[in-house]
Amino acid sequence: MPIRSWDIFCTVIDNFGDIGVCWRLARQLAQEHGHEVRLWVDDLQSFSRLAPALDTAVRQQRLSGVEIRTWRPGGEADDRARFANLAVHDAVIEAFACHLPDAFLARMVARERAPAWINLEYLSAEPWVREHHGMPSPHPRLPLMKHFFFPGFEHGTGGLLRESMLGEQRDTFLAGPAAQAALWHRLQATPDASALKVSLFSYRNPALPALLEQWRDGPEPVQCLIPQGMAAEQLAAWSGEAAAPGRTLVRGNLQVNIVPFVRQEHYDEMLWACDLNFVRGEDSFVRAQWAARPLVWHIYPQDEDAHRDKLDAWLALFSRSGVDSAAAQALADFWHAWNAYGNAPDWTALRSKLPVLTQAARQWQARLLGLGDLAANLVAFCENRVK
Ligand code: TRH
Repeated sequence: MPIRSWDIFCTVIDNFGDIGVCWRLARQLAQEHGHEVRLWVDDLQSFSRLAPALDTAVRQQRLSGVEIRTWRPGGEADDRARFANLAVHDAVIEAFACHLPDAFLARMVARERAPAWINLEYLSAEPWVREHHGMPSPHPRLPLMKHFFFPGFEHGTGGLLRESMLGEQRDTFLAGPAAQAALWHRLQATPDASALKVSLFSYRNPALPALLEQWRDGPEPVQCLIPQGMAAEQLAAWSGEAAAPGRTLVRGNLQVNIVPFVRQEHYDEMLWACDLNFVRGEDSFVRAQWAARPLVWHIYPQDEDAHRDKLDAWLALFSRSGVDSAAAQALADFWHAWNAYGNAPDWTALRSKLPVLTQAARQWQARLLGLGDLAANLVAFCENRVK
């Protein structure tokens, strides 16, 4: 069945990852595939941090080729009016099991041809993902079939979101002093040509003070960009100085710049401009891999330590990708420390492997390119597999 239009439902649980992924996917389907996309979001305030041009006061608007509408999970009475007479699009995405409203399900049933219905799942490198990717799940009462679509790092999964021009954009940025100067201006910081550049986006992290101290006392200048938010607040507590965007803090060989939260497209540029990127959650984790630079992942914590399996699954895949085993081990040790599974992070050990890890990050990125991009994989899946 040809797919030309999409309804994407997203709830913002906390942080920015869910809307970050949905917004990226929605734009790509609209801009690269020329499809009609309607993105339903329950929290425009969080969304506007990634897309500042958004008008948080209106229930319906268009931005970057995407129609954006608000919804309220669990808002039954509201929903009947919201979805009455709505023509459902060719495919419906329920992002991260956010539960479609009954009134919308009724509109799906009323459609002449049932839409393709996808539950877009969270990202994991665990091996079971391949077995579960694409699995059908019939609705218990209604004549509707949902399919699970899993992003992933291996063939047999849905792959990773990646805009088709991303590589060219990165190369142009890296070759263009004017674009780089514009980024630094936006970040309200001045690059230090002699320093190792690090971006640091993380949750509150007990290992942060120890790392800052190692950078402060280390032999090499380090320039660390910390976006406003949790890590910046922790920095303020550590340093005793306010950590507002635009502020610079110098301690020994460490210079920290608190940088403003930039729109999603510009976040990539920050990753490209740095030698090492600390990322978190899901979307920034993927973007750091496309940046083809070494990365340190602060994984989103889950109940019963479920995130540890995810962390180790990625490290296992990476260590089997041809990277030097001592470098892979130094990275794994550092990631474990950064995620509170071990001793304090050992910066010296990781620093000594950065050149090798930089080379490995390029190879890893090239390997991921072979998976095709998630948006194109999703279109093909809906067209070929969903009857
Ligand atoms: O914000 P997150 O911690 O999101 C998390 C995870 O996705 C997690 O899996 C999910 O369950 C939880 O939310 C509810 O991290 P993530 O996924 O990296 O999302 C951050 C987004 O913010 C990403 O799209 C990049 C974007 N960003 C900007 O647009 N500008 C910035 O300046 C920065 C620092 C980030």
